[in-house]
Amino acid sequence: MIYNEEFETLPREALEALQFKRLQQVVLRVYHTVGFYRKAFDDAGVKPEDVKSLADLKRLPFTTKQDLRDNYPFGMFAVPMSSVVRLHASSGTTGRATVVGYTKRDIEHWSELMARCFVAAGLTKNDIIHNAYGYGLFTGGLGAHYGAERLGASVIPISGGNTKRQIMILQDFGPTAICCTPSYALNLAEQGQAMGVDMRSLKLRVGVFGAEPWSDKMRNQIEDVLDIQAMNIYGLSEVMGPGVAMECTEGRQGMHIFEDHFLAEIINPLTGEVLPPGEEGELVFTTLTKEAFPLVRYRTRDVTRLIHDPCRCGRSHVRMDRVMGRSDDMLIIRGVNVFPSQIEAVLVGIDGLEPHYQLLVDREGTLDTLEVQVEVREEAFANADEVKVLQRTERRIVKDLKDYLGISAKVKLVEPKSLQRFEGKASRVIDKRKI
Ligand code: DLL
Repeated sequence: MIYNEEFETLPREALEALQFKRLQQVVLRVYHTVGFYRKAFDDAGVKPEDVKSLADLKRLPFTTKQDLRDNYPFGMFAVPMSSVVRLHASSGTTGRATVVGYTKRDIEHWSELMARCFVAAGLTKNDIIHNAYGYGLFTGGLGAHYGAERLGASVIPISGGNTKRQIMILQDFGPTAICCTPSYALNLAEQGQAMGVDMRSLKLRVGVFGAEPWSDKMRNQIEDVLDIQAMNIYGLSEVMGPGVAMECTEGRQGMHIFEDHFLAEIINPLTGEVLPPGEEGELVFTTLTKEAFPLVRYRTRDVTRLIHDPCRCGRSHVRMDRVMGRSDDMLIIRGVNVFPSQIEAVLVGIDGLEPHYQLLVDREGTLDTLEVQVEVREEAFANADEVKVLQRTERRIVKDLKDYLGISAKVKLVEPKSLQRFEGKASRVIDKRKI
């Protein structure tokens, strides 16, 4: 099913014509309403009139997270505060938060895009949606909430935290869908099992998971422990919040970017050059309809690739692959570039391990060190040959990390449930080199 058949299946040519028309409007508007853009365009020697086709996009300067911070809190807004009906902020692990604003129309668009996401995930107005994304300044909770209401589904605005109560509600209210981070889904499943609840027998059938990177193997695990179909949703506060891109049930190969609202490019993060179709690099967005907080060529730092092949679902919108990691999160261990998600992919491929891990990066003298701590399954401890099994598993992890990723790591197997659990986004890397 498709929520907005007309716009989601627009033939390429018509879609590009619409994008171009909207791009011209955005560029003109930001130039005249946001001081930052006027200066950035002037410095780059481009005028709004220079955008004569979509290909001219690459002549425009990038916008970075630092630019948003420099204009904290409202300096990038393109409308007066009287037209802003909502504010959100992304916490960010370093520096100031980024504040984003929405007009009434922005909220309407966002709600529609989130409704599109739910429909792409196979939900209808008959579903009951347990929304465990955090409500508040984080965009996850309210974003999903408005979309679910737009669809006409019944929302349980549970927000994050209080896991025991969540498990009770999952049993009593019988939601058919759940929204949260993938790490929280596993956390819920684990605590439910510990409470003696058969998590597979709940009424849940679909999960809409995002806000952090996760692997296909982690998807299999979630699907297995909750007996649901786990769908990937992507978004970021600066560009809107959740609902910038969403996987569809056909094939589940990449997430459709709602191209009538967002223009996507992939660039080389080091040179800023636009990469040829299909190549992996940093995702850059230009918003086409946003009123309060329009962005031109915003560098997301998310590393992925675009998939241009037509999709069986009939949507004409380009897909983005899973986010490999962030160009600023990439760990460089003795010169080898590696994303935490790649380490995760290795770990979840090994029997006897729990999907809970932590990466400790440090430096001894001039050498980077990486310690991978990962929980082992309860059964491993119950085994008579416990020590042997653990040693074998440890050796296997060291070998696989070396073979697949080319990194040398120290591996520490830890007891089940001993590593930190997360209610929102997981933060699995402790980089002591920065401290
Ligand atoms: O995480 C918005 C969101 C809420 C998306 C709920 C999906 C579901 P921020 O807090 O601004 O916004 O964080 C945005 O999270 O740049 C990515 O690095 C990461 N991210 C979001 N979705 C995914 C995903 C929300 N499906 C940042 N896969 C983004 C991988 C994701 N990373």
